[in-house]
Amino acid sequence: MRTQVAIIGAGPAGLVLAHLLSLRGIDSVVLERQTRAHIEARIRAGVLEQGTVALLEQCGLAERLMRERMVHDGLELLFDGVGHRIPLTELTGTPITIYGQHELVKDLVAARLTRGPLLFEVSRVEVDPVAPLVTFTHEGEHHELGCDFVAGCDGFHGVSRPSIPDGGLRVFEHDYPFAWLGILAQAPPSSEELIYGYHQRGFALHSMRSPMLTRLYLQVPPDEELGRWPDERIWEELRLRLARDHDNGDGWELADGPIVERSITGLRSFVADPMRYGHLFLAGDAAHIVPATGAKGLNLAVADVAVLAEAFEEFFHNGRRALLDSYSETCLRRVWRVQHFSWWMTSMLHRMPDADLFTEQLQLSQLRYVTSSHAAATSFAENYVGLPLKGV
Ligand code: FAS
Ligand code: PHB
Repeated sequence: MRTQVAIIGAGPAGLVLAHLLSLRGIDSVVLERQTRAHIEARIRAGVLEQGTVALLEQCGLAERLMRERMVHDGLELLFDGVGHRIPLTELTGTPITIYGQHELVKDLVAARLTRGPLLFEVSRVEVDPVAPLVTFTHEGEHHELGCDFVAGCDGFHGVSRPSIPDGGLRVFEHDYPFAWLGILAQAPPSSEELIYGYHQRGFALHSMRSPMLTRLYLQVPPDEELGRWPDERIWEELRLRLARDHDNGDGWELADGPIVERSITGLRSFVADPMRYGHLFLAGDAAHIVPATGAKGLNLAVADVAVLAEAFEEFFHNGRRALLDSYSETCLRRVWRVQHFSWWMTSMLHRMPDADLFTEQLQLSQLRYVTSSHAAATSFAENYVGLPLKGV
């Protein structure tokens, strides 16, 4: 088999890249380890930046998104039992979009299957970043896929990054001493907008997927087991952490309902530098991981492939390598900005297991400052809604 760009992984990064390349008349083959049903049911992110939505619209991938999305002009920071609204659109001119990652993946898969090859359930994928060559097994057959470049879009646990020999890249990482227990519940959201809660008992987040689907998260210890969290304990803990004190509560109640999905996800910051080795280009979670607090993972993956698609176009259409050679440096500038914001938001809103009273007062002071200073709220909002794709 032969193609111009071999894309490993059918997540947001791989599928958006394949589409951007096909619009530019550049061939690619997408190889995915899981089944179609699996990747279309995998519950992950839910917040899209305006830059991500604009790119998806420009390339004709946003028809259903624009119809079914929820648009939010603000969010709430809740601490000391009092909610403080951050008017994102008022401060930045830019709202955020709520649309489930798995819904987006469904749209991207449907678009891909009308435009080019997407092989599901491939196994034994091996990447040679120098040749370049990709070998894999599909439907019991061994295949060799010749290509000009490989795009490693196979997430943190993929095979692309590990195919880079020792010394070929540096990694920067920081693990957080807590995880998130996330649930999807068939219940109407209890608020119009997202609520980020700082509480003595730990962080809590109220998010949503639709007028009848609520997405909620609880901070738990890093090695926590789901079995220790029966439904009633989850709802009780959410009510405690998202409670408002009586004279500020305006009767706010957390609506509950059947829990249809639950998972525990660790929080980590990770950066691989450079995001390229030979003919292999890493994008998305294959190159960097951010803690989900800033809702940036999916958006950063799309930002990477926007830069990569342009670089491939310059090479295949004009024979110029400049954008390929600056790909890593260009993306890493945005990656580190987003890493800092995600680490900062995570540090401000989570209880540190060994938290002392001094740290607690620093967190509260930060929260009071962000919710009382116009300048601080604007800086928060600017990072949260996302810097323009070409901005950083
Ligand atoms: P992805 O991981 O989405 O896609 C990689 C694809 O490569 C997968 O389909 C995988 O099956 C495939 N693959 C892996 N190895 C392969 C191999 N050897 N051969 C072929 N294919 C292979 N972000 C938020 O903002 N909010 C959240 O709530 C949130 N929750 C998350 C929960 C989890 C468990 C994870 C892992 C991430 C979460 N994220 C969240 C971040 C998430 O949105 C990612 O940033 C986003 O999926 C990144 O997209 P990709 O880089 O395309 O990687
Ligand atoms: C989500 O809706 O899944 C979500 C929202 C905001 C975050 C993280 C996750 O910061």
